Amino acid sequence: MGKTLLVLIALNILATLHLHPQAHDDAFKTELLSDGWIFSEDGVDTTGRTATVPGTIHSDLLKHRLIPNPYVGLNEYDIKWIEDKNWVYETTFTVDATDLDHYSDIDLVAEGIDTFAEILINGVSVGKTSNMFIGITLPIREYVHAGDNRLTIRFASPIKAVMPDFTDQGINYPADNDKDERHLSVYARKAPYHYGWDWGPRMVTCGIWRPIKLHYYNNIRIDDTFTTTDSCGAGLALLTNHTTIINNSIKAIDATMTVTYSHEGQEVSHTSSDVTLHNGANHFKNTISISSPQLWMPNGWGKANLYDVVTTLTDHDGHVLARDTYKHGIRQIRLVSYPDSLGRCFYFEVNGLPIFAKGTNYIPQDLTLPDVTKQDYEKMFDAMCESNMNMVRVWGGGIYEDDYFYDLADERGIMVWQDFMFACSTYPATDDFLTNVKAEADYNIKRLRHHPSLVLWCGNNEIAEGIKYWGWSSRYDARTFEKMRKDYDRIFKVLLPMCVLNNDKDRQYIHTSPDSANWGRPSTFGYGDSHYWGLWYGRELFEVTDTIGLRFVSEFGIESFPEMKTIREFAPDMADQNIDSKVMRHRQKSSTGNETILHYINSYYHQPRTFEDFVYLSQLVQGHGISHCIVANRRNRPTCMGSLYWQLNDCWPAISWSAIDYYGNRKALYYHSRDAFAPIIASVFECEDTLQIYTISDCLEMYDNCEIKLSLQDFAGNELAHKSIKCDVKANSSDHVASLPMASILGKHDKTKVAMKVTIDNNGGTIYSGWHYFVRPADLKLPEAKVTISSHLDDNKAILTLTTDSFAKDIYIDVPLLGAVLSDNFFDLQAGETKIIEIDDDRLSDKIIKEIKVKTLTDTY
Ligand code: BMA
Repeated sequence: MGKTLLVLIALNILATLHLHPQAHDDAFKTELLSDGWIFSEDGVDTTGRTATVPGTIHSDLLKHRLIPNPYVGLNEYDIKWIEDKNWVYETTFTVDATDLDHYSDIDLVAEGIDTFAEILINGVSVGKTSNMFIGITLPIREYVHAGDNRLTIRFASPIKAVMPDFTDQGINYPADNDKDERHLSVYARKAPYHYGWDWGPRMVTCGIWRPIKLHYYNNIRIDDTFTTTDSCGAGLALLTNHTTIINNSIKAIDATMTVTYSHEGQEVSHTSSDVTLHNGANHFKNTISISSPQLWMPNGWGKANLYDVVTTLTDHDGHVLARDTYKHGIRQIRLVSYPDSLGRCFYFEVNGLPIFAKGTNYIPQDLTLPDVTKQDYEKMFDAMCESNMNMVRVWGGGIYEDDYFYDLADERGIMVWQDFMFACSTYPATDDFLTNVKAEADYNIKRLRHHPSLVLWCGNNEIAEGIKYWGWSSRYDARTFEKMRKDYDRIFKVLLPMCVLNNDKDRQYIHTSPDSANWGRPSTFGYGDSHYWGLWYGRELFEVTDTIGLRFVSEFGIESFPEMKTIREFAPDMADQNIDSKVMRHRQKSSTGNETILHYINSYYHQPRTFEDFVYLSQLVQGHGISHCIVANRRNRPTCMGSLYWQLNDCWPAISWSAIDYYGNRKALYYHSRDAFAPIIASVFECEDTLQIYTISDCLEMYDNCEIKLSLQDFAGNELAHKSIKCDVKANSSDHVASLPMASILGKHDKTKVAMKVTIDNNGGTIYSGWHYFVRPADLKLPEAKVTISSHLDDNKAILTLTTDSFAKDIYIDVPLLGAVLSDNFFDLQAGETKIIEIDDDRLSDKIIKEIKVKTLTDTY
């Protein structure tokens, strides 16, 4: 791990601990335990090897070249043995004699231990863990002495640890993504995707996956603080500040608690009160009023205003005893879902206004979670914001994300739909399991509830759907199935909603996603959110979404291959670079993957000639198809009020549903969905012999006196016909503005030889521009375009200028640099048009620029 990363982690820890970096040294201090770690196989290997903490056993074994890189070739198969072993991690830390005199308390704070571990200080057991999602705080002062102390963490194999539960309970739960015959994942509170998924490998790892540190203090620490918005109007917001302070001393301690709220450096509220802190947890509530509140708005609706909240405890001499800082956003958000004439609506209301949710589903960015850096998170949020999103769903088969993820969501105005970590299987509701889940839920709700971006808690991914529709009632005997159903209710309808109510009563909870709508049953489509897998699993064509009347599409997607440069990373051997090679089939984790991709390519495009063509076409059909559905969902508002495609990212170099691959390469889906999510778009919907023209806007202001221009052009760039429609683009709505006979613009022209440019002009500027085609890409009679590209390097920025001699469809710029981000790609260019592309990357060189290649659709047949 690099130095910068350590520094970043250290800063992150300060942020997580809510400690002010300039805090009074005497009152408390924190030391990160990231140095001097060694690991070994427990009881077998006595040669400790250097370890990285935070880290995982897989990354440490890889660093010592004891395993091959699991992300290359078929190596995944060679690392499975790791899950069956027990491992031990150890380090030495020094406690200063003066610190021991000075501080009454020393806590060992581990933010994440994956998963089954015993923690020992100087050989004495001080705690055990059995849930990777819970951070623990262990008081250890009595176990340490001045000088060197030994910290040992002994990890039990996650497989062996749950075997007794599996054997005793005797149920092999449905978890079919768990790539072992025995589905042990459901018995462990560990990221489900570690056991395999249909876009990821199996790497059942263990380790100290989040920072671990020592916290020195005197009796008192601020355990928790958050703010709720009780009411907010233009003139005044009433908030409640909640603070919990722990006093470890049996003596009551008098202190002064000061809470300040500031916006952009200006203090707007200051409350100070004398408090008596009794032994144990002390809860305080303060009403805060803020005049002229600056509201937190989602991306696209204005600024995501945040207030800095500082809580300080001082003694009567003014010495700081503890301090905590976090950010609060003043906003009111609710999920609106009630029975209506179409079934049950499902939409979010932000500060009193309905919002169309535009976004995606997020999975963890790696199997080795500690390798995900702050920059990696920033890149994801850059991508979400740049592609006009306002919502992300943290999907239930991964992890409760890093604090930094939610900090970025707060700052960038991305609303977070948060699943609890349960997916695609029922789970056993034994008393021990429920106790463990309760602790996990309480911990994570408390950790995350202060984030304004968090808008919804959801019990799980697709479990209610599985119970109803995935054949589990015939797979299990009646008693077992009944137990599964009851256990479902105990976890998702009783325990989790109770945890949300107790800890975060202003935020809504739904027990599952989807609840009622099922893609195979049209009579359910009008009910709540839906995972519309009629696309992909049902092999339906994208046009089906034009009319089916979904309410909020929380998942839909189709797969594509990553670019060749990514494929070469995991399949360097040319012989493996074909759809049927062992390596490529192993990389395809979806049961019907490659045939389904081919089905979609064949439905819209020509048969690919080469593997490279297949890769390119897989991206085009994914990008055009999903963006078609996004536009349809938006056009269908207010019936439909959300469109979250499956999935934003990858956890390894994969063939998957992602828009951005593991190395950060943005696929066609990224660019096309960005355009489909643009704040203002026009949609031309063909209905029999007519063109139905819509304007769709997510803006809060109306754009009046606009002109929609339809320009029919041949592939040499000649305008053959045009039409103009005057309209106002209404705010926050989809508006049908015109119905035209198709012949009124198409005349007698051959549909296969034309394209229609659609623009919206306002006040002399163009606020939307796109192409409409009257036939599938396979039926277009495109000329062979000669695209000319000239490029130069300006500092770290490459500027590419593209022109073409005739219409060029789906221009793909292939930059031989993993993760290079282009300002646009996979676009169409008309003869006579010029397109400028920028690539901002300090790895660029003249050599790389010279190697840039361009491909268009006609190159594939
Ligand atoms: C969805 C998700 C995942 C899965 C994806 C593709 O429904 O919830 O479980 O990876 O489908 O099959």
